Amino acid sequence: MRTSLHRRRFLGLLGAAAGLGAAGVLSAPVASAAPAAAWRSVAEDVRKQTRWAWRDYVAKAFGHDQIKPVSGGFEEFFVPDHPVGLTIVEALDTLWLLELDAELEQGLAWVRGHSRFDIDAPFQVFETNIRMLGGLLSAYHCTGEARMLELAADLGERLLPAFTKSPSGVPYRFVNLATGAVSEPATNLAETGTYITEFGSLSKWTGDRRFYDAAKRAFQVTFDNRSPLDLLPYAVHAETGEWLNTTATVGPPADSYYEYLWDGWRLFGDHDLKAWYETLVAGILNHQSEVVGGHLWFAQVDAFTGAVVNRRQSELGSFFAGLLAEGGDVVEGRRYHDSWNVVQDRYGVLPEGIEYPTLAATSKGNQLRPEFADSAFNLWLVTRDELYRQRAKKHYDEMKRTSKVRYGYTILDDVTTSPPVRGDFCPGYWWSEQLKYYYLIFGDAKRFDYRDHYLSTEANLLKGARR
Ligand code: DMJ
Repeated sequence: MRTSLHRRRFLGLLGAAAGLGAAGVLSAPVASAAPAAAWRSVAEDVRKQTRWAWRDYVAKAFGHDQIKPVSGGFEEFFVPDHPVGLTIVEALDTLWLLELDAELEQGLAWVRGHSRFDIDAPFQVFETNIRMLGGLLSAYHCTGEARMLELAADLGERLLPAFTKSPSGVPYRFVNLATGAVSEPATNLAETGTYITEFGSLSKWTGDRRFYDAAKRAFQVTFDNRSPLDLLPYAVHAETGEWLNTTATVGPPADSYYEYLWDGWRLFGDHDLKAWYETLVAGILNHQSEVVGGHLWFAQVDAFTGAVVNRRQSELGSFFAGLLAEGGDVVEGRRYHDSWNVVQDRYGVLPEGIEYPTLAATSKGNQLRPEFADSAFNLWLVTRDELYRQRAKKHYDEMKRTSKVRYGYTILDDVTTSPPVRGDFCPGYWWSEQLKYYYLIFGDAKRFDYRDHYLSTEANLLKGARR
């Protein structure tokens, strides 16, 4: 854990404002534990919901990227008319962990028979990596099926020009999977630095270092350009590596950049990544954190002056609570999750965006988001405090109450009305993220190593499968 002067000052401020003891330890009592059998029955319910939603996906949209669960239609995610079976690939390791083996075999059979990536169209490198490459790699890790790794290696090779064609090493946003043509050099931190765990696993499992090296170089370029406050603006130009703005945020489009610095250290023991994470998170704690009404939030600030740009917070930023705890900043992680829990208590389902001084919703929908459950899971793993299971249970109950429709689970267009206004779309990440977090936090999954594992930003299991 870091002990910089700035950080100690921060803890003092936080302790005074939030009723923490001198050691920075929460004084609130740990919530009492529900019997293990009660949690196991919730996990069993998660399994039932998954099987039910999968059957409808197979009946109505099998092979298409995403189901429209209200109408029973479907839509593609990357390129119109070019389905890549996104939902299937996202679901594979979830089905394996939940021991839904017949459904898993259906999914694997589709991938074996249909997956090919010589598609003459631009694909978004970031999304293809976290969803498709990560999905195939986790399927390989869980099942041991060599074909999954072959497909992953083919896809990784097709993504690589986004890095190798960039003069700076910061990847272009899009690459044509068939031709290797690159496009859209104006990019951002998340799309620059969310590769190391998928590319690194590919390097590890194929013996080809090029993937790991490409992912690390993109980190290096941006880290070396950090501001004197140890902050990073979120917009960057791939060809020059220069910043395109001055605003720092822990939310999108920066979020998983920080996550993957820590994760790269955790998965591969790379000390550079750990040092970079610690430097940047110290900068964030020193210059972006503030306590408003007793709650910890992270302002968007000018990376060079520290001046507050705005006090908006994206729901996606709630993942940061879990990351802080994983990285050793447990007190801050818990406080930040407490802040988001106030939002959950107010709205039931978190709105996409809020203004944190008032908690007013600035973006009223919810794209069936996993981040609050993600950080509850990570905080529970770190602290084993039942509080996080209870918060995850509320997240699960609210999702069932508001998003369950005829053929699965849907996004919400407005969470501030009663009942909420529903959309008609189930994102691929729902299959990889929420279902897995819920099952793992409520159950005692026998195929998951609770002590030594790694789940990616898309919750793809790249370490810790117990076969
Ligand atoms: C997922 O694709 C990943 O969690 C990503 O890191 C951020 N956004 C979505 C879920 O909201």
